[in-house]
Amino acid sequence: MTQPSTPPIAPSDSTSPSDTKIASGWMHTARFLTTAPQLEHLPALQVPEIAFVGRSNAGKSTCINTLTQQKRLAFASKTPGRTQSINLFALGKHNLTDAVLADLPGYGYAAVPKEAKLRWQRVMANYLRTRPNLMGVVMMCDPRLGLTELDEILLDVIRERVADGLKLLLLLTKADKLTRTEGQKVLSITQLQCGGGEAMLFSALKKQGVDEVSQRLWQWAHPPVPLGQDTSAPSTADEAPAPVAPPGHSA
Ligand SMILES: Nc1nc2c(ncn2[C@@H]2O[C@H](COP(=O)(O)OP(=O)(O)O)[C@@H](O)[C@H]2O)c(=O)[nH]1
Ligand SMILES: [Mg+2]
Repeated sequence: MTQPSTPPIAPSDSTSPSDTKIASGWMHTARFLTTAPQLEHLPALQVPEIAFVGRSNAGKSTCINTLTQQKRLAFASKTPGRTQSINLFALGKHNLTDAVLADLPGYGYAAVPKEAKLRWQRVMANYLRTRPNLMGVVMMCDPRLGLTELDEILLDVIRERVADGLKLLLLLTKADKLTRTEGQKVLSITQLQCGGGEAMLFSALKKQGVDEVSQRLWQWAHPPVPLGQDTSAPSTADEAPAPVAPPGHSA
């Protein structure tokens, strides 16, 4: 008996299983690149950078570890507000870094002295306004608190850049603590508040939103190549564990 040899039909929509696999494989390549206590210590990079920001205890470290499927990439700090450096993680195949994640210090922790708080607000605002290769921002927010004043300030800081094409994703973390109805309600409110950005529910505990967020970040870092340009790096390679860097990018 001969087996029918019908080739599988390549899925083409943006939520296909193969896309999910590529995006999560890509996220899994994350490794520590460097840490910068001050803006001027950040290396100049050519690859797209995606910043993770959020109020202290919003679930940022847990989110980064979940997305990258690594237990301790971002330290889930026992002392909130202590991580006062920008940590960079490289993404992409070894020696072919095609994006970086920037983990920014959590803000808003009550016990941090006012001086230090203000300093970090300035550093963060500066970073978000001026970092040349910054192409996307993921803001994490505890949906039971909603957007806090500091979240609003940072959203205001990036408003112009978002209008100019900076990507923005607002993640409502710990969604497992909400009922379905509560989740949908806070999602639609936040969607209205995050002008120009996109809001999503996320739970590290229930793995809710993990595939969607990974795919979104992958899409941000690998925009479709305009017609007429060489596309030697296919964005939907079948079983590729990690993507090929776009032309002209290096770590
Ligand atoms: N129920 C629940 N708790 C979470 C989730 N993500 C984080 N947490 C908890 O929230 C607290 C703060 O998380 P962490 O990642 O350290 O927050 P960060 O200060 O923003 O980095 C910790 O106790 C986590 O265990 C989640 O998806 N569900
Ligand atoms: Mg943390």
